[in-house]
Amino acid sequence: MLKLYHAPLSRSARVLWLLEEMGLEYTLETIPFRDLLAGKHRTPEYLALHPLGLVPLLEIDDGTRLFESGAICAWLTDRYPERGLAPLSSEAARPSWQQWMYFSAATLEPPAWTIIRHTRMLPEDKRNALALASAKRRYGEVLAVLEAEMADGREWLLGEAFSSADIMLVLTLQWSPAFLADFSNLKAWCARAMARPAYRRARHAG
Ligand SMILES: N[C@@H](CCC(=O)N[C@@H](CS)C(=O)NCC(=O)O)C(=O)O
Repeated sequence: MLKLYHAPLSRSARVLWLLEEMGLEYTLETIPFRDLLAGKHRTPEYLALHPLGLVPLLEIDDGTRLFESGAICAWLTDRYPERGLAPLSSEAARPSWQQWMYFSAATLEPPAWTIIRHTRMLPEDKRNALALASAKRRYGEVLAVLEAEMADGREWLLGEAFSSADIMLVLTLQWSPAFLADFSNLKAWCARAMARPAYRRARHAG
């Protein structure tokens, strides 16, 4: 049985949504968001499971542990190919799927996270206007790339098939929904994705 260490409103929501989309059996160890922010989960027991004390963490049936939300989502979709949440390695859409999975973690997330840190997370005296301005500029560029990608009216990022890449990107876009105001394709795509029953089940589960 898969076991997910999860906190609501955190990056582990990506894995939870994916587990629901895939219809896999799992157990959930939920850390309340307040406790995560306060660092209460950083017990010696948890640090022995995850050396940085972060969520998500997935324990796999054979005792293997995996962290990094993108890696967990990629592993799950490849481990259960029959669930259809990523193109098979033989399919034409596979390179795109891989591109967007990495794009999510390496290109979309850094400016999105910098914006959150310098507007909400850091104490006011630690916020840096220059870092914020530069992240906002970069985030705008990255959103424009995604907006153009979705401009042909496709339903999902890879076309007709919903994939784990949709989950990775859509949930990151939700960190600062106000930035989507001028990007109608992105807003419509996020709304479609979040109307999926699996998204609602995941919200309800944790
Ligand atoms: N790159 C990692 C980042 C994981 C991460 O930073 N998780 C945050 C929640 S979104 C966390 O566990 N923070 C708790 C802490 O820093 O103690 C991933 O995508 O899984």
